[in-house]
Amino acid sequence: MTFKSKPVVTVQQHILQEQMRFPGASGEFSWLLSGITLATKLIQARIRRAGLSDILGEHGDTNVQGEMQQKLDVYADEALVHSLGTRSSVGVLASEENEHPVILQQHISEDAKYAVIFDPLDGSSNIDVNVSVGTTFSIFRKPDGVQSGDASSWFLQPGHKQIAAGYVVYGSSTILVYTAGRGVHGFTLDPAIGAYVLSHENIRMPNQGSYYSVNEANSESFPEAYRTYLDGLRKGKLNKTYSTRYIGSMVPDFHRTLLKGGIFLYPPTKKFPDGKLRLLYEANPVAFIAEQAGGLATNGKQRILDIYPESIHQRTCLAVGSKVEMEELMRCVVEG
Ligand code: FBP
Repeated sequence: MTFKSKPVVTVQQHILQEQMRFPGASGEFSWLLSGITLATKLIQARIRRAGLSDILGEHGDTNVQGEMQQKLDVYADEALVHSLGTRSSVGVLASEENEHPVILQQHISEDAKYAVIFDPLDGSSNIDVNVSVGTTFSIFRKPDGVQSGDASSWFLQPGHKQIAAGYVVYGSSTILVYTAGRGVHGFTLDPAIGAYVLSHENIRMPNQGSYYSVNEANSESFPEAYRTYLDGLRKGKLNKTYSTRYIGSMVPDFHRTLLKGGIFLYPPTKKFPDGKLRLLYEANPVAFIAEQAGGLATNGKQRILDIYPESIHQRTCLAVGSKVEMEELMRCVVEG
């Protein structure tokens, strides 16, 4: 194998090459993203040794969602706030673990033009049992006319305003997937060199898959239309036999859907009539990636990326996946 046949391209190189397309690009953006790659390398190092160090179990506090924080939730949050806090182009941060956005005081200057919102560790219920979890991130530009101090308003923009988004899966390997609006690319962390190396260039979601992913334990409380839809999938309505896969961590469940096709959904339930997942740091990043890869994402009523958020931690119903399965879902829900 020579580097000619398989060049080693790191995520930083890839972003810089992408940026070269834009005259006057400053490199700030790749510097920002290097904050995310640094933090997720720190997080994955802790996860890989979780059973050997005192990092498993509850931290003792609850977060704004009323969920008991896991020690790794808090560590991951601190790693991202620390790493992004040193990037002067970042004005405001927001996280699943913090009720209010974090204003990076010393940076509310003119060159602070980006807002980053993230779920430091998605799939917390799977941490202690060594099942894949993930980190998500979504990046916005400071909206025009917004007062620097009004931190929330940096984030209260529809998902189609995201300038970049992505996630990291901590699974059999660690892979970072991102889009900056020009396709979707995947980088696998090479532990030998400690760098994210391009492994999946220009990912396209298959037009139809053979898996559906939903917590069927909740199906009794799904609206009729969703039950009809899932029944149709099981009965071969889309001229295909479907199997089901559900990890219970959105990021790896979505990652499988991105690579293999099919559909991942969290419909309205009795416990979560407006959906469980959070719009800004769970639904928006995967919706942006899905659409960039040829898929679709909806809350059952509208395109996820067209929803105008009212609050940082608002929840939404989510269905995301391949065109064939998504169009059938929208037919069922609209006709439902
Ligand atoms: P957090 O762990 O970050 O709160 O994420 C929520 C989540 O764990 C998603 O990753 C996952 O898709 C969903 O909740 C699982 O919910 P349920 O156990 O109700 O199926």
